[in-house]
Amino acid sequence: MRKLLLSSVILGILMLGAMTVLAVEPLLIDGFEGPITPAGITSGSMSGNVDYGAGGGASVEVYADNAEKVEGKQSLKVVFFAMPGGWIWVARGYNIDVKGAGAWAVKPQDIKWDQYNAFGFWMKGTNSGKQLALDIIDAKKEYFRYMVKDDSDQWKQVIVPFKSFEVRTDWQPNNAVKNKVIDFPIMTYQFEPRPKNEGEWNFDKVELLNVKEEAPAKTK
Ligand SMILES: [Ca+2]
Ligand SMILES: [Ca+2]
Repeated sequence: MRKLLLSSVILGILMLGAMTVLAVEPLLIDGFEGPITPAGITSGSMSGNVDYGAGGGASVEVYADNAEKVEGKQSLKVVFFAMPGGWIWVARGYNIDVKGAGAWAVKPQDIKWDQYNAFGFWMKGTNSGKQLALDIIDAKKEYFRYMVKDDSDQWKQVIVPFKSFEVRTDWQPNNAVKNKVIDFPIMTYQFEPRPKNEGEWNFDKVELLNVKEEAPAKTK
């Protein structure tokens, strides 16, 4: 038993840049499987299971892509045109306008959040050198952000420790409790390709992880 445990621990240790993923099994929260039925304010409908949209001259569309994937049968493809002064969001989660976007594999209130300390996802970018903003929205509707550089045109895992998220100072919803602390459960995550840029990026395998940091994790 002990030997078995030890070998599983060794197998569970993966070197990922400056971080080590511990043997705690990552929890898949979104694999973008099944029909992707987008909706957003640009569509005039609040149905669908992705909350997405754009403004200020930017545009975005989302699709299921069964040619590119990390897990399951498909990933989420985001086709975007990010203009200076514009904005984009592609969100999945709860407490947002498109109720069907609450389509995580596990509901936030059913997750043992104290077992995890990082948010992870896989991205296939275009090696544009431009940035993706990853936002999480906490239980009291406060937005936190982490900037990810698109530095690869291959599938790449991005792991962001919760403590590396910074509270958004440029915008918060009026009804957010702005206490600058991540109040669990996290209810939603969203992607925003930052201007100026255009392209097609894929996302898959959104997970919660328990990682041990061996060095500063920021890659800005
Ligand atoms: Ca998938
Ligand atoms: Ca908060």
